[in-house]
This record gives sequence, structure tokens and C-alpha cells, in this order.
Amino acid sequence: MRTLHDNALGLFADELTHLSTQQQYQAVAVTIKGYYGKQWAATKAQADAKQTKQVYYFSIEFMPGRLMASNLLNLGIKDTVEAGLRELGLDPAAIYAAEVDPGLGNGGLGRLASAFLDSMASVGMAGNGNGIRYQYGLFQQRFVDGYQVELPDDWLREPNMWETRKENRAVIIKYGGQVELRPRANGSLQAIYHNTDDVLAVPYDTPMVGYRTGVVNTMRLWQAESVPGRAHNLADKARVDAITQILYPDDSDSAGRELRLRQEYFFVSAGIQSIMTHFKRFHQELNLLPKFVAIHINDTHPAMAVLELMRILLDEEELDWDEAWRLTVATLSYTNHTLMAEALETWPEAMFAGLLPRLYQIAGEIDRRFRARYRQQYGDLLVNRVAPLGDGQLRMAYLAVIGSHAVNGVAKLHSELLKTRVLKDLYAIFPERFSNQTNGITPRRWVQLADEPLAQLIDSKIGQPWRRDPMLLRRLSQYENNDEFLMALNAAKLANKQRLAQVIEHQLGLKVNPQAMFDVQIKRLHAYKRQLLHVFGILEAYLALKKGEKRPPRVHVFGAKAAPSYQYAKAVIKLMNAVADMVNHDPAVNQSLQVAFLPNYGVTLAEQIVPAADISEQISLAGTEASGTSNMKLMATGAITLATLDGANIEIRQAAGERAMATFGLTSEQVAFAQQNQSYRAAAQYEADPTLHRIVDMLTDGSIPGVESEGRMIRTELLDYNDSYFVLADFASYVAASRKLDQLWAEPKAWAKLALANIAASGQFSADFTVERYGRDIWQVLPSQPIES
Ligand code: NBY
Repeated sequence: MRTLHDNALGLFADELTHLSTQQQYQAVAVTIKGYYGKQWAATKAQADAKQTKQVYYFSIEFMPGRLMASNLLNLGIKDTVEAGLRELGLDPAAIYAAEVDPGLGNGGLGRLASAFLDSMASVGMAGNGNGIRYQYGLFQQRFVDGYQVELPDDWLREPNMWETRKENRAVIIKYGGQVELRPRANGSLQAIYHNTDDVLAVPYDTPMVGYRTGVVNTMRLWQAESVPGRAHNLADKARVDAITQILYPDDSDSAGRELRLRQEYFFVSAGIQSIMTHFKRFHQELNLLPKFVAIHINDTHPAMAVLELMRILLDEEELDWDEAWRLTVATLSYTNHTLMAEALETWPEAMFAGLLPRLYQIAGEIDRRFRARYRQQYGDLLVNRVAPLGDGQLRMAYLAVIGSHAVNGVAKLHSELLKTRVLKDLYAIFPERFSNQTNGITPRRWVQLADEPLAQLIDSKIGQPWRRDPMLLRRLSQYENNDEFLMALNAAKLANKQRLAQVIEHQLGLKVNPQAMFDVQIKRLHAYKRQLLHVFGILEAYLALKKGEKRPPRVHVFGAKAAPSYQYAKAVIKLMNAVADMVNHDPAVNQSLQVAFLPNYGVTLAEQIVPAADISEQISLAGTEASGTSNMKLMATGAITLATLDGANIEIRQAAGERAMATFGLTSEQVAFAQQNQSYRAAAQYEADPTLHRIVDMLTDGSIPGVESEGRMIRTELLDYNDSYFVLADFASYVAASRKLDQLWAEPKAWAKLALANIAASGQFSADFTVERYGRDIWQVLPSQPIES
């Protein structure tokens, strides 16, 4: 701890104990950097020396969460450092809390990218992140009068202690202008650019510390700056700065916005340029590129990697088209994260051609060759449907499939639906490219760090090896009839609930009963995720309690941000808050029913909520949620899942056992059938079920104060637009499944036994295994140490 004192003096010219908590945090961070600095350099040196194949994970979003405790855990010095801090009279928890959570993503997709970086380092894989250093992350959410209000997320207001600016690795990105193709002596074409708008991309590197592997990988985030000497006035500078200023807060529709297109090209071009520079330091032969480099396209946002890599191979490396194309396809791979047709990105051809003229030419040539190559065999109709250019748009998902050697979905059902629906035609042409890679989470963050009571209880029974190999959690099954263990499990959960109860009281001024069942739904607010169904369940209980029925006490906990332009989602937020208000203030029900909607859901808040959950609500309409990952986090800390047969819920059920999950609702086949035959009648459901009728009426009859216009909007969606997401269809079976959990709650040991079944089965959802499967099936890289999968 001497170095800590020295760092305090060096940074702030003062004694540690005289500093603010933020300053103490900074001094501790500098001390930790001292621990991993060498390992970081050594990881790079070793990869260069051994020529390890590098994986580059291109993602427009990353959500790493706070890194201090995680770095300490992964370095294996957390206990020692915490003891040292306490000796100095410092509180480790307060110091961790001084760190700002970089919320550079919307939801599951961004969090998955960060889990993968953590896991790649933790299995000893050479994995690099490539993304954008947004000056402002996802908006901070407040509620004012029950409405969502968005505030800027100025996450860099305090110094970011982990990143390193790498000025010497900056590259230039070119936008706009004209391209002239001049024949070269060898017959190929040379592309000459005129009047381009040039922007400097400066990388900031953040270490990704592996869990006790000594491996420290890199997440590289790019910042846009003016090329020195070329910003002529403030307006020029502002236009450049805008490129990496804000994260787009829309997780559903990708409305064609030019700035977004600029962002996408910015980090794709910067990333590929820097990869090529590094590759060429060691290799002259470009045909070795796929042997040493894998580039992964996380959703379509980086899909123009297909075009940019082609551009560099053709124009800068002077390869012929066929060779450039072979290398591009062999190097790239693509993950799809959505079944929502409207979320498949497309760009108007004119906009694309104006901003990226050379890439547009290349896209045209890919389109021409694709049509020529497959028209005969598959027919004009099919080829027209999925060629890169169509309807005046450049269709990024199709481009990504055509330009990659591997394409995957993120849960078994999702991957099947990609093959049979969303990407059916391309599956017909390229069946060998498709695979499933079910998502994963990092149990280090969600169990070891966020749920210490559980982690310690597990240690006390099966020792610590599960911390490295979560498959060993299966060994907990031997305690399924051990009363003492089951009660201890309930006690650990209670401790987490008491902690969350404090957070709720602090944030909302609401005192909740920690003995109640904590029923949790945490995810982006989306019609298809059906927070509305959960609200209807709350209203069902409210009406029952009002009639004098007895129900075991439940606290419903929500976390959800809505895209600022998504009016329906915002109406549901207002409804949720209004129902919370009504229920929490009604003495006739609030002993048994409470609702806590915590604002500003993100990684840090999730760390408080996840370990405190008894019930995990995963109630999307079957066939809509690609995978879900909160379902995995919540099961790993012993929540029982209340779920539709959607996304990864199906695999969770298979792993934990049917009895360990409460399932309900239409299957994806039933939904598809009803949609195809237009046989669903929401109004008929409403007429047939008196409780449902009453609840729908409550939206507009003044029973829930303050939701006049929102209630009308939601009622219109349900009855006039025929309930796009089948909320009314699934209502009765949802309530029935939920009521079964009420019964189970009456027997704490039976409950704990099912919680245990979930914990014991959660190991397979570690992202360590997920990245190993990607490594084996897609990237063709092997981790240094084998882990069973
Ligand atoms: O990706 C989520 C899926 O909904 C979820 O089922 C899955 O588990 C998770 C990881 O595979 N998708 C998601 O989070 N998507 C986004 O956040 C997102 C963000 C931006 C845009 C689209 C989607 N965009 O078009 O700008």
C-alpha cells in the first residue's frame, strides 16, 4: 500500500485520507494499473512473437460496467487490496462506487459485447474490441410525474482511469468527395479520391483483464478529431466532433440518419485500417489474412466492414476482385440479434453514395456479381429479394451474410427462425454458413462480484473451483434435499433483498418488505417484451386484493429505458409509474402488493437488482426475443423464471428442468399460425374474460389516476389494432403460471430447491463457453487452456 500513498501524493499532492472519495478512487486505480501494465504489454508482445490469430469484435456498443472491482477480482488481488484499504480506514465499496459506469450501449447487444471481451481474456483468447468512444453514453433516465425524462450521460466528467490515448496509432477517415478510377499498368484500376472530407480517428485503449490468466486484451474505442491544421473554423470542428459525440438511443428501428452512417463508417474504417497496419508489420502475403485475423460483425452496424475490407484489398493492396473477395469472406463473420423485420438496417442508396462513394461502387459490384452468380440456380425472384441493393436501399443484413463465411443467431429458436423466416432465402444459397451460438453472461460479475452472499455459500459447500469452471456448479445438486443448505440459500437471498430494499427506499422513498417475493423484470422497454402483460398481472392481483382475497406479498421491481422517440413505450412507462403510485399508496393492498420502478436501469443498477430477484420475468411474445440475457443472469443467482417459450428461455428450461420454470403462453408456432391466418381477435379475448375486460377498462375509466391519454393509446393498440403482441391472448395463462408461484412461495424449502436447480444449471450459460464455441466454429482460434463445454 506504499505505492497507493505515493500515487495519492503524485496525483494530488496530499495524503490519501485528505482526499475526496473520487480522488481516492483515482489513486487506487493508478495503483491497479501498476499491477496489470506489464501483463498488458506482455500479452501483446507474446501474441506478436507467437503470431497468435487475433479476433476483432466490431461493435457499435459496449457496456463494460464499472471496472475496478472486476479488475481486482480478475487479477486475483481483490481480497488483499480490500483488506489493505480497510486498514487505511477506507471503505472499498465507497471507492468502487466512485467509478462512473460507461453506458456506451442500449441493452443486451452492448452488454454481450463486453461479456465477450471479458470472457475472451478469461479463456486466454486473443480478442480485441473495436468501437466508438462516445462522449455521451445512453441517456440518464429520470421520472418526472411518472414520465421518462432523458438527461445527457456525461460519463467523462471525471477522468476515465482505465483508458490510454494512443495518438501514435491515429488514422484518417475519408468521407464524401468523388472517386476517379484510373487504369493501372497491370490492368487493374486505381481509385483516386477528390475533395474528401477527412477526419482523424484517435484510438483509446482499455485493458480487458482475464480472470487469473495473466492475459490482458484490449478494447479499442475511437474518437473523432480534426486532422491537425485542417479545421478552418469552429463549425468545421463541431461537425467533426459530432461523429463520436453521442450514442444513438434507439434499440429498435434504425431510421436512416446520416450521422449514424458516419459513425458506422468511422469505427469500421479505423478498425480495419489499424488491423491491416498491424498485420502487415508481420506478413507480406495478404492471402494469410484469414489465417491470422478474424473480424466479427456484431449486428449489422459494422456490416460495411465487407465493403471497407474490399476497398483496402482492391485499392490499396491492388488485389484482383476474386482474391479480395475470397479473403474478405474468409475473414468476416456476422451475428444477427433480432427477429424484428423493421430492425434490419438499410440505407437509402443516394445517401450512402453521397457519403461513401467508393464503398457504394463496391456494393454495386458485389450486387451485380451476386445476381449474376445465383440468378440461374435460384431464380430472379429470390435473388431480387436478397441482393444487397433493392428498393433503392443498401440492405446491410443481406450484405453481411453474403460477405461473411459464418452467420449465427443467439439462441436455438432464434437461429432456427433466421433459417426459416428472416434469412430464409440466403439460407437456401449458403446453408453451410449458418450456425447457432447461444448467448452467455459472465458469472464473475453477476455471481462472484454482485452476489457475494451466494458465492460464499457455494464456496462453503463445493470449494472455489466453480469460480473458474462454472460447470462445477452442478455439484450443488447434491444439496437439493439438504434443509440446512436450502435455508442458507434463502438467507443469502434475503440479505440481497435487504440491500435492494435500501436502494429502493433511497431512490424512490418507498419502504418495501424484504420478506415479500421480489418479482423482477429488467430490460429495455419494448412492446414485444410485454412489460404491459406484467402490469396487467399486477392489476389482476390488485383487483383480487381489493375484493379481500389473500395473496402472498410481492414486490414488483422494474428497470427499463424507452427510446426517446418511442411513444408507445413511453406511454407504458407512464402507466407503470401510475400503477405503482396507485398500489403503493393504497393501504387496502400495499401490505401484499408493491411496485418499485427504479429509474436509470444499466449495468450498475443491475448489479443491485439481479441478486435480489425471486422471480425473473421473461415474458416476450414467443418468436420475438432473439435470446435475452437477463434471463441467464437472474437464474444464475437463483431466481425462478416466469417465461414464455421464447429465446434462450427454452434452453434455460431444458438445463434447469421443466419444474424449475413457470412457463405459459402461445408457442412461436401458434403465434405464427395465428398471424398467417389472421385468426387472432383481441376483442374476443376482451369480451370473453371479465377480469381482463375490467383491467383494459381501467386504462381509460379513471381508475388509474393520471393516464388518460396513455391509457387511450394503449387501449387503442390492444383493441383497435388487434394487440400486435398478443398480450390479451396470453393474459390468462400468464396469471395462472404466476399463481402457481404464489403457491410454491408458501413452502420455502420447495422454493429454494427450485432456485438451487437454476443455480446448479447456470454454468452452461457462462460466456466463456460461448466464446469458446465461436472460437472453434467461427473464428478458428483456440484458447490457450481448454475448458469443457
Ligand atoms: O441482443 C438484443 C436482443 O433483443 C436480445 O434478445 C439479445 O439477447 C441481445 C444479445 O444478443 N438486442 C439488442 O440489445 N439490440 C440493441 O441494443 C440495438 C441497438 C441499436 C440498434 C438495434 C438494436 N440500432 O438499430 O441502432
